[in-house]
Amino acid sequence: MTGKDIPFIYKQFACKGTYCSHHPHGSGHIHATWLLRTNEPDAPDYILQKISSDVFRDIPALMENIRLVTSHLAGKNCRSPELVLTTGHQAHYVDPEGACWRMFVYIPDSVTFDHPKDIRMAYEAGKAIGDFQYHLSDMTIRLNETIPGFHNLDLRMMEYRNAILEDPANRCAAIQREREAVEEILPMLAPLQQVMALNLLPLRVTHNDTKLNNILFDTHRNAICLIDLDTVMPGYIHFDFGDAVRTLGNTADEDEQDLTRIHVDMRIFEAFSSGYLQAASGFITRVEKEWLPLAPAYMTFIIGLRFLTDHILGDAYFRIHRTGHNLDRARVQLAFAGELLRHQQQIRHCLAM
Ligand code: GN1
Ligand code: MG
Repeated sequence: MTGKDIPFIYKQFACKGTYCSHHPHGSGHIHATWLLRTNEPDAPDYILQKISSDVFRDIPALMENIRLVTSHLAGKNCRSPELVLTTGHQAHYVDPEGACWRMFVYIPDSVTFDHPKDIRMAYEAGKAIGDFQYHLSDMTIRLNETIPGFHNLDLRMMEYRNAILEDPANRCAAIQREREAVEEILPMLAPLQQVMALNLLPLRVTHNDTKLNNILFDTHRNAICLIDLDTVMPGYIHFDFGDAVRTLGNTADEDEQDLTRIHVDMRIFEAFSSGYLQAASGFITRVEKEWLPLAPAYMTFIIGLRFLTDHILGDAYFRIHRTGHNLDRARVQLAFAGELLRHQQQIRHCLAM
């Protein structure tokens, strides 16, 4: 079933109001997402998603996580995406072809940004991420691991090396420079991977996909909440801190083709970090803080590796909008990871270390 079947899909959910129209929504790389308008002014509009079963192998486990996390947050009066159940009281609808769909209430006048408009927005983003971790830090139920080893550098390197060995799309010969960059950066990030592998950091509930456009803002540019809760699972705070800096701290787009535009925006980094640390002060440990400076380069590199691996494998995972799109994305991440490593001293200074 596709976009044209949406009025039918709509009827499977216990929504208020009647279907009026639908339009593609957002800029996610994984699921198909629509904003669905209703006819009645007093009925909410909705966000409908067709969940990627290629990426998420166990959709009931994923939806179970979302229910647990959103109800935990609601219990603390924190906003989070509000799930709409099906008419049969299920968290998702399985269509006759076996595809899974889910629905959220749309928050009116909410917006997302690919780049921070100013330092206040960066501060707001940091605070939203710190608050999210803080409010989930007392969750006692262990969440399902929706994508095992999601931010595990050893695993991602293994997948990357296997992709090179297979080279199914004959793309490896043309990416020598990127492959050299990988080998150059890897040893500088290994210490953080080691600390994780030795269980020296506390495992917490983390979001794991905190790029700036996964934070919802209101019209006054105050952060409302984190969205895209698919990858909320046990993790390290460094994943969230790092992934946010990967997107908001880079002056260039995630898929910029002109690599000279890539710079670390230290003013943005500073504002983001101060928002984050203010919210995280209620739980962050000394050892967690000690390893924060390397987190942005670590996450940027991991996601760069994933884009590069997907390019080698013929673009099977991330949705692309042009030929070579994943290679462009990989190049940006590798260059930005390098920039972040060159800024380590300033970053440490900023984090008061
Ligand atoms: C994907 O779905 P979206 O676009 O928010 C990906 C993240 C990557 C991101 C890169 C489940 O997130 O891990 O960091 O693209 N999500 C998944 O932009 O793989
Ligand atoms: Mg998203």
